[in-house]
Amino acid sequence: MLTRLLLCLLAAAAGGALAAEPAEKTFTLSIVRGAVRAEQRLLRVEKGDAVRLRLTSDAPGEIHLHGYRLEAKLTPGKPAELAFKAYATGRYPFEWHGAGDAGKTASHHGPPLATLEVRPK
Ligand SMILES: [Cu+2]
Repeated sequence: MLTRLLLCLLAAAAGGALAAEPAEKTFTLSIVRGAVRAEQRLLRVEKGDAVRLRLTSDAPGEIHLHGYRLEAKLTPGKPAELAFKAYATGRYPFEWHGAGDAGKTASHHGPPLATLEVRPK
């Protein structure tokens, strides 16, 4: 009887701890000819979330998440992942720099590939 009560209390405590864990949000960015589909262009998370990005590209190049200073090199047929904590609120642009795309590498003209929006909790 007492054991059962203890187990109940332990389960409740564990549940509380799980609820306090940061949420993990996973997104996919499938880059085709330097762009992603409309529904992949806005990534909305909350401050403190663990963000995981699955990245693919049909051409070699680099993706940058400006503001967070994250980047990943992509090769066709080789999915890559970026995982990070959304520690700062705001809107941050993802830029795609295709290999051999010198003009775009030198500057950041044009609309971003996608936008990360981190809202306060
Ligand atoms: Cu860049």
